[in-house]
Amino acid sequence: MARSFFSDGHRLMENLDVSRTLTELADLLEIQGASPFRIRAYRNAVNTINSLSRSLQAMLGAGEDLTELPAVGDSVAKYIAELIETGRISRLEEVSAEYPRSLVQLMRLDGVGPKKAKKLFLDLKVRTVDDLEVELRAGRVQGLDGFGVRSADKILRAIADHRKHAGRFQIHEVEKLIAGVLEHVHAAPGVGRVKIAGSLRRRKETIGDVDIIAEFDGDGTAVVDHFVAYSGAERISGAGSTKGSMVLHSGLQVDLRVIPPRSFGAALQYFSGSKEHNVAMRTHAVRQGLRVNEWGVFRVPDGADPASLGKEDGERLAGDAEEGVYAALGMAWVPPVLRENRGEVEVAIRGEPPELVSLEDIRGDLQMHSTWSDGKASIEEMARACIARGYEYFALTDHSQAMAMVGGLTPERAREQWLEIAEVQARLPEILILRSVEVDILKDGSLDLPDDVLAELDVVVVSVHSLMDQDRRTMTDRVIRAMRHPSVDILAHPTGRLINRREPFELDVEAMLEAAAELSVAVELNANPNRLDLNDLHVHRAKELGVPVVISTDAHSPRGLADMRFGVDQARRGWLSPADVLNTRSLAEMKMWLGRRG
Ligand code: DGT
Ligand code: CA
Ligand code: CA
Ligand code: ZN
Repeated sequence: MARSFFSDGHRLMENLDVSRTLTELADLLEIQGASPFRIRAYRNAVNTINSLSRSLQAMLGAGEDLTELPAVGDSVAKYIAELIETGRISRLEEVSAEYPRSLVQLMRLDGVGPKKAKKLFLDLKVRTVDDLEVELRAGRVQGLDGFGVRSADKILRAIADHRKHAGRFQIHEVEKLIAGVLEHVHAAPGVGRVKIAGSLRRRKETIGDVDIIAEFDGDGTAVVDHFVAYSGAERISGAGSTKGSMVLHSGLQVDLRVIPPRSFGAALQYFSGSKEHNVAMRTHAVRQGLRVNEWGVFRVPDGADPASLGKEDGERLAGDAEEGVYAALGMAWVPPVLRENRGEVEVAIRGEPPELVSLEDIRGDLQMHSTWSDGKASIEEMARACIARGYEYFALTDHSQAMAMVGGLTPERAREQWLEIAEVQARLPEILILRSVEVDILKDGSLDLPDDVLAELDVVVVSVHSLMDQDRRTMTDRVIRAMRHPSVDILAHPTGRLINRREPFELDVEAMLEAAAELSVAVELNANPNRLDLNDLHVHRAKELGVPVVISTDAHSPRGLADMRFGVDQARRGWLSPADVLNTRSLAEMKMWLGRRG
């Protein structure tokens, strides 16, 4: 790699850092009122970067021309090179001299947008979310042109949501940011086992910080020093002999604990959490005269006061391996995805861990888009990608006509599409292409395509994309009415949430699931890591009610099909076994289910 791209020593720039900075630039330019074409160009470049499998920094280091990437023009390529070389983009700093960077947070609030952010700044000098809250509470926003009482209330709610999410990263972002860190930890001299713990190991949808544990015999200072010298660190927030913490450029914090071999399994267990799971385990240990902590499992000596014992006092029963920790407490090993104190401790004491669905069980994908609506690939490309994943079937679910801006299918275009499906199917007999549409649920619960078209589809997927601010009663009635249509098979992304960006709409999920059970409609667990909708608790409830869950990627390109694993992780967090998931069924069984209403 050419030196010039590490001009300040060893600055590591992840693709995600680049795409976030470009997004910030696009957002600020939008506030400033720059040309929409230019802004669109930057956002398209961000999409390219987000789906890139290679590091931009490495590409530049190898002398590659970034303008050869789709949607990356000369100016974006220049910005990327500048950012990677110097850690900044001067254009961004120019714009932010006029409009502060913190305004970007404002315009991401539901109900604000670039024009309102600009007005708030120019008229009321609002720079930050905190400023905005002060102005709202003082009643000074309500009087501004284009605002009003209702919109002010909406923004206050959006601020509360924003606070809830602040500082949490989505799991797929964290995975990208942490790969280099793990490699770096493995390279520390003398280090043995290295494991991810915390919420990332439990596969939570969002991650506060990353917890890594590394096995090392002796004083850990050198390991910690090596850790915090990582080239992607923005700053070091702590470094001692057993623990180091650093914050990456993206703002993600990473903690490392250095653990001696005899305690590695106990530390892995402890730092994997959740805290609630650990508390329940500790209570169970105490009942048996045992003590569990990050050092091991110990027998409390007769007559000893547990409060006065040192960390490793008493007979050591386990510690080097996590399985041993659970075994010493008379428990079956608990898969990390279940460790939320939702009944898993009791189950593991009885020794009956549930069978959980895994990626290998998935035999098809029941939601994806092609160039017939807003997808990026042809039907044949999507089909071949599904074959490459070993699937037996898939459903092609382009949007319906209400989604006119993305070319949603009219009845006429749906029929044209079926001709192309038939052609592709004839060429690719190794997979079954199910004719489908992701049909919009209209305002009153009616469906966006006529009955005769719906009747000719193999699978009917329905979902809400409009009027998401209806009240709970109206929305619940709307969704259940749609599910009552005799052609409907699957309710897709049932709550409409976008993680960290849009709250679920008002829907009585319990009532919806009861209706699904009664009507024999399946519910989707959308595997896109921005959605993961339904969430873990809801899919667990679906299981209890006997509602089949479909894990679908909603892919808009062949790459999107790989998101399936995020959906599977979420399903596992909801305790789903293969039998609870519709798309683990064989082709023959799937056909039977689709024909269930005769
Ligand atoms: P996060 O980072 O907010 O996504 O969630 P976690 O679960 O990774 O939480 P974190 O990073 O604060 O701590 C990592 C693990 O360490 C946590 O899951 C359980 C363990 N832990 C932390 N504090 C305590 C505590 O006070 N008591 C117990 N029993 N365990 C704790
Ligand atoms: Ca954590
Ligand atoms: Ca932590
Ligand atoms: Zn959709």
